[in-house]
Amino acid sequence: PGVIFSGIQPTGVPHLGNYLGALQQWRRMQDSAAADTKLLFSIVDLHAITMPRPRGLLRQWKREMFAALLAIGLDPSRSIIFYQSMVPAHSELQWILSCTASTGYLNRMTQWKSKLSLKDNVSLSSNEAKQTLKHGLFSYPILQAADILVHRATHVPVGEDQRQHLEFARECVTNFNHTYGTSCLVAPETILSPVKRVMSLRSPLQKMSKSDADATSRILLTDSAHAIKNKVLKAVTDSQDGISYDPVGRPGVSNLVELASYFDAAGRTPEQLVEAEFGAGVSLKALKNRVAEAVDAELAPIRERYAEYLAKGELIDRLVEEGAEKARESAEGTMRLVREAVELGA
Ligand code: AQP
Repeated sequence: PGVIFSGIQPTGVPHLGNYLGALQQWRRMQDSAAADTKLLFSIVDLHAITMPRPRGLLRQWKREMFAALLAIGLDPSRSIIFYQSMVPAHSELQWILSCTASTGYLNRMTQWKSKLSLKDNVSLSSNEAKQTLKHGLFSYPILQAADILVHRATHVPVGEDQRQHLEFARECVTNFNHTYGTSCLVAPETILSPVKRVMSLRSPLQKMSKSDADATSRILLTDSAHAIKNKVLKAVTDSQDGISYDPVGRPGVSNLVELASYFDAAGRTPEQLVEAEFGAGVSLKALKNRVAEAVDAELAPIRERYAEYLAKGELIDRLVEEGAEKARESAEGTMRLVREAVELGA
């Protein structure tokens, strides 16, 4: 029996990139998993505090994320949905793992550099890093490893940008098991989403992101048909005529073609779609209209369910408690073995 684990930061309402790159796959895995597969999906609030954010919003963002996960089709009677901070074993295991994790390895990770807008070749000892890097952001991958390992997950569905962190989690397993002469931690397999990266509608060389200052760069799961249309019609493209698929030379247009392909009922690749439907004479505006309609058709039922769930405050309160209880039980089984191996506790 397998264990599937994944997480998302409560840093705002999820966007189309989160949906296509992660959430849609979570739902599909839930719906197709064997009956004895355990599924856990965490709203990782401890990760969300690694970056500065406006105060007073975290609780609201967590509830919104919970409602969004229900709205996209996660079923709390099948999947354990929980707030990370309500399961203290995640932090406990993080500390234990940090005692055998390599700083050199963390130094090579790219996420802390991109979050601080530093170049990929910047190192921990640079002046820029010394001035801006907080320890929590630097050790983010250790907490992520703990999230996964504390439930002895066998499969972790994530977007391409998280591949490095999964390799690091496997390294944590090797270090821990070797140091303590145990096999109690399990190396997880990465399940890469078939959707690579959905790019920002304003700067198509960057991924669509919750924390981009420009709200028109992303489509939220809660956007109205009107808002979706506006954002897609204003998406940055280029000055060439016609439509072609060339992610390097024409990133903006190619991002739209990819979106059209993700929602294509016939499942055609971007290349096939351009060949079959976007030949000479088809305008960029026609492509944009098609994308806006397809996105709205997918998101309309989700945003309706989202509003319904968000209005049911008591239901969410109850599901939050139940999810945390189940996740604590799941984590505790592993922690007993870990404490025993490390000689912690009584
Ligand atoms: N643009 C994207 N395209 C495809 N997949 C994406 N993911 C994020 N952005 C894209 C996937 O969403 C999952 C959850 O991500 P996260 O909330 O943990 O944080 P993130 O990857 O840092 O996403 P954001 O939206 O950019 O949030 P902020 O701005 O808060 O950092 C992951 O599986 C990720 O691959």
